[in-house]
Amino acid sequence: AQLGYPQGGEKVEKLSDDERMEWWRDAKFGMFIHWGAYSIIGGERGEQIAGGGAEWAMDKLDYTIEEYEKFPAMFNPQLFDADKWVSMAKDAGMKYIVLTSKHHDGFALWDSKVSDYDIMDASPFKRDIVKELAEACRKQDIKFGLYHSIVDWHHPQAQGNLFPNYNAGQKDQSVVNPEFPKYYENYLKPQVKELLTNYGDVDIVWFDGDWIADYTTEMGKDMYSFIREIQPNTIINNRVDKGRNGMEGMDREGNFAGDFGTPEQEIPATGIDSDWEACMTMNGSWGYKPSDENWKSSEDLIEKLVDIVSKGGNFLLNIGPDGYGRFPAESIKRLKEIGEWTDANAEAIYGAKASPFERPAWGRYTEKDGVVYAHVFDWPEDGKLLLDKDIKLKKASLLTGDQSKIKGELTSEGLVVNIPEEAPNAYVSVIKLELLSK
Ligand code: FUL
Repeated sequence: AQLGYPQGGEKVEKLSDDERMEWWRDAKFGMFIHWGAYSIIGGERGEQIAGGGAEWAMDKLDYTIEEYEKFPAMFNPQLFDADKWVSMAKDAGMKYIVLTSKHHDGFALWDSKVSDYDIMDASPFKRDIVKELAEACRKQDIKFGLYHSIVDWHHPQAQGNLFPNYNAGQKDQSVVNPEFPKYYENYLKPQVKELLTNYGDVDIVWFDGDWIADYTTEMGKDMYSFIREIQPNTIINNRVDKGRNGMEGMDREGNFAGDFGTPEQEIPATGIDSDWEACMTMNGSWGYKPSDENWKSSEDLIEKLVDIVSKGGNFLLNIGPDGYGRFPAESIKRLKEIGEWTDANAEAIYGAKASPFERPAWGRYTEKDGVVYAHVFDWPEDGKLLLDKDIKLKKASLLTGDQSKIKGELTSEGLVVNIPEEAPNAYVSVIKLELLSK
């Protein structure tokens, strides 16, 4: 694999927006990784962070900068194995990975020349994590993206005037640091440039921290074109714009909002005519937090994936590795179970689009190339699955299980397909419905 983005005269073909977004629209499922110096604390300081993510430890547990700097100094994750992480993502059916290059705590997981607050200078690990993961992704043919925070609690010009003792809501968030534009020009942009020039293609740039009062839409627009200048075909989330973390992506007329929307910890009730990606945790925290045992079940996560795909979105599911570099056992278990499901039902997920048919009581529809996929969450006890009244059926078969053909039947209620008594899959079973061409 070749590292280093083509520089100095090498022309990169600039794709149209639809071409540029194509792989992402088909990919549907990616892995978010929140990892950094906070991962060794696990959200704890004598007591656990009450609510919220453990990646907010510096702020929520009121560590001073001096105190918090001891964590990078202890961050030495000897069990980190980029190839292993990537293969776990792939086996789960994920098509891309988004790693936190820098979270709000400001600690950089790559070899930054802009700052000494990075993995090479401020920690004993001295391995470029971004590089190792980028190379592993390329080797295993999966897309590679980076999360990057605009807020920086370690940088005196970019703390948002909220730190120390932020304690949400108690401080005036409208206070602006007059020095912030310097941070923007001399620190944030140069660091982003390093990430976009030293690690080959960065397929997604996922900003966060856009809520900070000092950040402006003008900076967002500048950042967006700055990035596309260096890597014309990358994809950038809507939080590159100030104060934007909802559904809106680039299709909104005339309104700048990056390339895709980022609903967080929620799945919108309906899809919209714009690109979006729901990001979500498996327990309640983005960063490693062993005290949080509120894990979503694999069934729940699979149903969420299907729900999102049925509404035209992508699913970015988070892992919070520990301070040694291991995925939590609970996460590994879920990744495996999800992987078995995505493997068996790939046809109904990847490249699938939102279905125009009304959401059925028993589950969800997805659609691809004139074929409708019925994802059955609640398997009917009488073995009769009632289909949408507008479905003109040519042939029905089980996608999950033995692929056998199943019979349709017109009843007083409408068209039903006669399915086996037992659901072929314990979580979600899929029935393939080939339609009569219009
Ligand atoms: C939020 C951040 O504050 C969280 O820590 C997390 O990174 C999430 C994805 O975005 O806004």
